[in-house]
Amino acid sequence: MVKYVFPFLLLILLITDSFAQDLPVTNVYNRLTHSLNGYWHYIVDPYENGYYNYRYEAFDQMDSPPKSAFFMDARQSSPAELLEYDFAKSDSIRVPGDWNSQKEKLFYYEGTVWYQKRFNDPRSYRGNRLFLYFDAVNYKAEVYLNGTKLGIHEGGFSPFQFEVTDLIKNKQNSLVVKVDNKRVKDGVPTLNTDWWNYGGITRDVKLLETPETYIRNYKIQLDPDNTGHLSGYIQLEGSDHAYKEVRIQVLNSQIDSTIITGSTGRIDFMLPAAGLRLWSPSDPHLYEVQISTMNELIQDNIGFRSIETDGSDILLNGEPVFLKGISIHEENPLEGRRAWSKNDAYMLLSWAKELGCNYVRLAHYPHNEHIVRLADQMGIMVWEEIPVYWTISWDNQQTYINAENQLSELIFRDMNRASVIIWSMANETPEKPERNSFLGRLAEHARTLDPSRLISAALEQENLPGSPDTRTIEDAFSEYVDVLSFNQYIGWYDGTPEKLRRVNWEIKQNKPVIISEFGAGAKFGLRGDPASRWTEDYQAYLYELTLQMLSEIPQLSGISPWILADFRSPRRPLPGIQDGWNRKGLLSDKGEKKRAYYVLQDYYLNGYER
Ligand code: GCB
Repeated sequence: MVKYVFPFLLLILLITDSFAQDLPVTNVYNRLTHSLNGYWHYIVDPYENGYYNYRYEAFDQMDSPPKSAFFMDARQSSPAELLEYDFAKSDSIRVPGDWNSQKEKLFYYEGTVWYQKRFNDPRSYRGNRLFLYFDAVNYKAEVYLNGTKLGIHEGGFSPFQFEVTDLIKNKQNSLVVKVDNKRVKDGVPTLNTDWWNYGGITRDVKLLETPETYIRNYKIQLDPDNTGHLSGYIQLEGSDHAYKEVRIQVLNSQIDSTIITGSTGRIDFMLPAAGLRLWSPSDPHLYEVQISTMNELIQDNIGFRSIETDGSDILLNGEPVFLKGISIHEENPLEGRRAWSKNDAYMLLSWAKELGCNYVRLAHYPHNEHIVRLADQMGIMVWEEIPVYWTISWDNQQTYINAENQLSELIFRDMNRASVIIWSMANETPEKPERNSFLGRLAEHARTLDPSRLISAALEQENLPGSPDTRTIEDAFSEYVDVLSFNQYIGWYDGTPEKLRRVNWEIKQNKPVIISEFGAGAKFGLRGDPASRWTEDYQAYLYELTLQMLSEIPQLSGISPWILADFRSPRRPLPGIQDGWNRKGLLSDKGEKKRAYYVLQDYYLNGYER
């Protein structure tokens, strides 16, 4: 892999540093946690009346906020007192879960909803530290504990945490979260997307309990340059983190080493690791890894494998691999809601397996941790992505910081997952200098945090000048990526399927090529001739011709057609056909298989491989 050094590397490091407080711990999944899932009270607040007074001054900027600020979670103290809200008497809603699918009146709602929950200090030992950990809140969360603001988090799909050790009371702690899913121009994503803007505390909420000095982050993997070794780092945090012994054991292997942290609590290591059983789709072997200090033991299930490119090949454990993929949105179509649970993840990945996939593209934002953990277990390689989608405010430094922070949170969460082989920076973004520099900085940041995975982005293709039927990739960002990926919709947005017979490709880059999207809309059960839009026959025909056309690309190393299942989108109103759903799924919103499903399944199970 080529390493790029950017003049603004220093700037990037500074930015990263300013977010370091909120970056999530590694492997919250297997730590001592206390769930705050369940029913929470909520108040819908479209005018943000609980946040601003009538002069539009924010209550949480005042020295002593009044009881009328919703985050004060106040109760009327005498019959004479005027108080116009009461969480205890308000309706409740399930966390995790989006609000749109839970409350009919909130189906189309975009704005502020306040969530409230009371809880007692759950710690098993009072000297321990406590962190409030959110797997995801869409889109902006402002979090208050016992009336004190813990902070703000922007970005709807990645985890964040706040330490609450010094604020926690024995009983009746008041946790209030202002959740705002209004789409904003300078946000990531921006105003315009092709998916449902599900609002709410959409994933698990936990209280994480740790010793005073604890294992904050770690990375352990096959060393990318020296596959006979494991390498990585361990970061302790706490008043006693310097020069401490940390033991790393990989059970059922020779690896059992004790190493000592430096003055900052960090230790980088390289351990001999010959003879490990490597992770792959045909043998998704996970080792039980234990990392321990005097007062803490963390267990994780980790697969070891290498991933790299060689010319136009993707090599998994040194062998060329073809990525038989499918794109997936984080949605349970059967219930028309955001997916968040282990069961949801199992359903989606089982569908992909049955289709013959060894790979999935988790579009267009980080999905929940369950699905990535399950992909590790089921032997499915994964492309992960951040919602730098279509147009973003490329010139806005805050927008960049936001995107980079979401990328860091994703990488910190998943850097030990063997299934994750690709970090994608963006989807279908317009080429211009500001965008190139934005994506270049992101790619550099991803490489700094994790040099061991492949970098890509779903780019766009274009005509070779003067040859309308010859397609190529000119995008300058193709210089930065390890894998050249692009979306193409010939036969759907670009002509009819017959055009697929004429188009040929001249791709000059000597890199592996992934077609990150192609597809066509079809309403399940609608049959007709292959030239009629919305029929299953049109979609199936387009798949047949597309697969033939793509087989002419010598560098082709994988595909992830658009998409596994129909998904909700407000951009899709056509009555009787779409009714608010993007119909490019191979499965309908009831899980029924369309004809194109079988075309792709046949290609994956019986078709050629390069
Ligand atoms: C695309 C986008 C995807 C859309 C899809 C479509 O190119 O990347 O988010 O949903 O096309 O169906 O138009």
